[in-house]
Amino acid sequence: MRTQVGIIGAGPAGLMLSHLLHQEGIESVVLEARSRQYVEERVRAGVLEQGTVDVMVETGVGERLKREGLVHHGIELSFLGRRHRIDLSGLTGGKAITVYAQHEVIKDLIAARLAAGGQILFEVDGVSVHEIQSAAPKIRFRERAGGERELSCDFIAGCDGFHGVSRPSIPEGALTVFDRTYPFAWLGILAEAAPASEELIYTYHERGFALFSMRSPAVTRLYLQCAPDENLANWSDGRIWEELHTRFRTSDGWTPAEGPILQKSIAEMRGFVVEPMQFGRLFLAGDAAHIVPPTGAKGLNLAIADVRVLARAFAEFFKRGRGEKLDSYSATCLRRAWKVQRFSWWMTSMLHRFPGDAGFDQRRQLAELDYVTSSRAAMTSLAENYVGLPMG
Ligand code: RFL
Ligand code: PHB
Repeated sequence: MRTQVGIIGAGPAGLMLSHLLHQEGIESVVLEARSRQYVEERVRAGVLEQGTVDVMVETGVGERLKREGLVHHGIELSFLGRRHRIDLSGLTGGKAITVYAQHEVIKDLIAARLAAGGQILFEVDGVSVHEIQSAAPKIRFRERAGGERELSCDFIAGCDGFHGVSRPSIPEGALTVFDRTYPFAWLGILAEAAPASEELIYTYHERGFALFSMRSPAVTRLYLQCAPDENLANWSDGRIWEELHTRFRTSDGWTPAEGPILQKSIAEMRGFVVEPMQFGRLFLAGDAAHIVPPTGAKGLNLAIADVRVLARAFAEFFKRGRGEKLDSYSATCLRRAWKVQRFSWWMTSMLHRFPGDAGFDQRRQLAELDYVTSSRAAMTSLAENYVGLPMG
């Protein structure tokens, strides 16, 4: 088999890259370890930046998003029993975020690729990359039917997430790793309940952070800060609702509406970046190169920003024979990725309880929340980062 760009991973990064390359007339093949059903049902992120929405709409995969996505013009920060609104649109010249689940983005991109005759091979095993320092790199893998296959490419895009094979294929010593672990995790639930607030609510509480979000007019998405080694078995539905009510209840009596819990999971909190995001003809994009704690709602959006830069760089190479944009790919993406890392760290530090804090941090956090909900300059900074920095 042969293609121009061999893409490992059918997450947001891999699928959007394949879609953008197709628009430029560049061929690609996507190799995915999981089944189509698995990737189309995997519950993850839910907030799309304005720039992510714009890319989807401009490239013809935004029809359902425009119909079903929930456009939000503000978010709320809640502390000491009161909610404070941040007017995202008013502070950013009209930009907004859209709540539309990551797996819906995945469904739309898979449908568009297959309708255009694109190749996505699901349930492939044993993916490995070879000769990445040559002009003809190769990907070897096994198909579900059993056959060993080799895909020859001009370039390989490692879009296989944090636990993929691409990053570990780069020789040790060629990459520098920057890592930050946070001393807590998030317990996330999906509940069949109409969202009791129209906007997302980020809550600071002495028992820990809580986040109110949603997926549709009938489904609420909620998160609770918990211990990093938390055992889900200790969290009965009753205990989850009690903790949610305690953390969210405002002095006017607001709390989220209850409903049957459809799904529970624990997400770890980590910041991670590798530099550079390229080795020879292997380019890393999305979670394969960097992850952020979810407090800024940035992971998926950062993946889309990377592949926009990468698709343009491949287009320059294949259409005009120019390699400068490929050479600067890593530096371009890292510049934005570190700003997003900084914002995610800042939101995380402001809103979570840190174990062992004797009170200094709590006072500092409350001062920060008071500042950010009362100073227009501080609010504007939050808003411009939350709706998304320019894609670059
Ligand atoms: P993905 O989505 O992880 O996709 C990588 C794909 O590669 C496949 N793969 C392989 N395929 C072939 N061979 C191999 N050896 C392979 N190894 C892996 C995987 O099956 C997968 O299909 O990475 P991508 O495209 O970079 O996209 C990044 C986003 O998915 C990610 O940043 C966000 O989902 C992060 N994230 C969240 N972000 C938010 O902004 N808000 C959230 O609420 C939020 N919740 C989450 C999250 C990530 C989670 N993870 C990673 C478990 C909740 C969870 C639980
Ligand atoms: C979500 O809806 O899953 C969500 C929203 C905002 C975040 C993280 C996750 O910061």
